[in-house]
Amino acid sequence: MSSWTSTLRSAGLGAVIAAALALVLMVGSGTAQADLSLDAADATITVDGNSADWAAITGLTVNLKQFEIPAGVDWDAPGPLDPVDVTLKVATDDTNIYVLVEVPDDYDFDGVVPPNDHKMSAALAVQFLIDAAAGPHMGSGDSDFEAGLGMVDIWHWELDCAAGAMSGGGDAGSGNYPDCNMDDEYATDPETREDDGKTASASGAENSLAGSWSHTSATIGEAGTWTFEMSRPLQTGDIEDAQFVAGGTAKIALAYWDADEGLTGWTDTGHLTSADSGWIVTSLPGAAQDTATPGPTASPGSVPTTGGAPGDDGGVSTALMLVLALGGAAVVVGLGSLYLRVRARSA
Ligand SMILES: [Ca+2]
Ligand SMILES: [Ca+2]
Ligand SMILES: [Ca+2]
Ligand SMILES: [Ca+2]
Repeated sequence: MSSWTSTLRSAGLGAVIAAALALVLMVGSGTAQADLSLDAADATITVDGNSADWAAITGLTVNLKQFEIPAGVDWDAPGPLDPVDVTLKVATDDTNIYVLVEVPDDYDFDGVVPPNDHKMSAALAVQFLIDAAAGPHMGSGDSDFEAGLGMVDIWHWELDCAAGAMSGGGDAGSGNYPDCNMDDEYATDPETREDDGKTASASGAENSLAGSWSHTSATIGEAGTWTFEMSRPLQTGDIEDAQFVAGGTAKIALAYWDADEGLTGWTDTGHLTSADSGWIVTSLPGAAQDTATPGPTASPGSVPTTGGAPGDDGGVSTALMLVLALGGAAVVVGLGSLYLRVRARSA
């Protein structure tokens, strides 16, 4: 007798029905975990590495941790790092989106590159969803990092310049190594990360992404807080960038590289990331717009209603819930009859 049928026998019909109902609820609510959410502020920020102009803006505490490399993915194991709770704040005005990330960690800055090594300094990335299906692991989902589900936009910042210096913001064209190594990139999975402007369809990529950083300590290894302050135009026109509109949504993920990961600094796979928590769904200020990019932003468990006719928004979800309810009843009846058959046979 299988363990499943013996479980049925010992559990009784009530438990079987309860399990079936739980299954129905699981189907109804989806299996994805809840995303994080944040309201962006309406503000104009000066990108100078000084967070004083964010003081009145509410942030979100985001836990960053090393991910578990999925089975079958042949990547080098990183040096272990403890998780860290960082603060994310987002603001927009009529022209730009602004992002602030504050990381409580000791000061590690190797100096200006070249000749120094940015893997011995902290590094940061902010990622935005472009394609609606893209997963938070650089376009991939939780279970298979080698299978891209869509494109994400990545601001990738290795600290090649001193605190307070303006990184990026200058050279257009390629997203690769503009001022101070603040790269405008995109990815479809962790192994397919590219600089904006490399594809034939991306003519004249807009890469004016800019940032400035600071730390509360100037002594190597001393505890304190990093401030990473960034901005970019809401609209860049690049297919390799997320495009933002007032009243729309930005789906964000964060990554932080700690130079304390190993004797030679951080490694590619050792970063602390928010990806295991899903996307950080960030509501941008302004009137709600149906044309908000990127893509539909239905939360887990909700049912997109965009397929219905005008004025018929409830139709799809109602129909689907009816199917789920009928399916659930069938499961209950099916499991109940299975229980009775098992019981009759073993009596
Ligand atoms: Ca500032
Ligand atoms: Ca550290
Ligand atoms: Ca990009
Ligand atoms: Ca770009």
